Amino acid sequence: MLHKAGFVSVIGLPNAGKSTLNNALAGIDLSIVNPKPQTTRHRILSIVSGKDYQIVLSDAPGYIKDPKYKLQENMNRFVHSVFEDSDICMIVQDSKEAQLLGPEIIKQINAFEGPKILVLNKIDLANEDQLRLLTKQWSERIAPDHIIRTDALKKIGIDQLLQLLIDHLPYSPPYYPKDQLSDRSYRFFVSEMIREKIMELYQDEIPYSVQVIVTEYQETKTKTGEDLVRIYASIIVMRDTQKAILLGKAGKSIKKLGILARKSIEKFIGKKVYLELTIKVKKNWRNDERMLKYFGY
Ligand SMILES: Nc1nc2c(ncn2[C@@H]2O[C@H](COP(=O)(O)OP(=O)(O)OP(=O)(O)O)[C@@H](O)[C@H]2O)c(=O)[nH]1
Ligand SMILES: [Mg+2]
Repeated sequence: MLHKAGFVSVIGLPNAGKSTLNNALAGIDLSIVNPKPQTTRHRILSIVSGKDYQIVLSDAPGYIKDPKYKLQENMNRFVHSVFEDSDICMIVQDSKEAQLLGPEIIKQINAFEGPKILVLNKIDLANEDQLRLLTKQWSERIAPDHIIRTDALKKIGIDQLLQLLIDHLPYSPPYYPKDQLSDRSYRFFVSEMIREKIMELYQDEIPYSVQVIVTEYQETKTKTGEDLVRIYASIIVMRDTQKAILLGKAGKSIKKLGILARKSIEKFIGKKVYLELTIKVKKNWRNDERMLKYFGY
């Protein structure tokens, strides 16, 4: 049997459930997920391989209609770039929301020549009237080849969506080794897991003002010969006041952050972890092109 493989771009507004869908399709939590919008900041590939197919899903940030700083502009650039090399375009709509992607992205979707699959996600939170209206509005704008309804949390519609993607993949040898799950390193996932916990534990502007970088990642052994990974990470904030909030009274908050992050990292890499967090202030890093480039945006 001939092998199929291809790239799938996943686009939608912030908080539509793109990362949750990606994780459900891949069967592994590679992208961090959070109720707050603008959780995903990079383009992250998750690779789903079967005996005779390979789907390369490209999770991306949600499209920000009105970017307010350079980081957000650069996040939007990732959204535009996903069209360039994809074979299938998957548009994710939050079914409980009336807002659709704006005209600039709709234009790009229409210019895309491959199959377009519209995913109405979060069907558990919408009624039939809402679903019908969205189906009508989207059909007028982009003429999708397929419309599918999903509940990414309960994994409803995921098998059908996976089959639909496989059906539309072009014939091609695999792009990546079959056991590879992503294009990203452990270091990247570790920094994302720390950021995920920051998004969970802190409110207001804090989640949007931080950047996490792993400065050291050493695989060692404990005295008793157990595997131990020593991880040193820096949390970059924009102001001293934010540093104080991250630390909390007598360092209580950062301690909690460290414990929660370490636990999820240990679960992900399956080894014991020593985690050390340092906070650094870099004024206005979100608008500094050089810093953004350094952080991979
Ligand atoms: N009830 C319900 N919640 C969902 C569903 N899919 C995702 N969610 C929730 O919606 C929130 C946003 O999900 P994400 O996967 O982070 O959304 P995203 O589109 O990747 O968001 P950004 O990365 O910020 O653009 C999370 O709290 C998810 O748990 C669904 O089908 N039903
Ligand atoms: Mg996301």
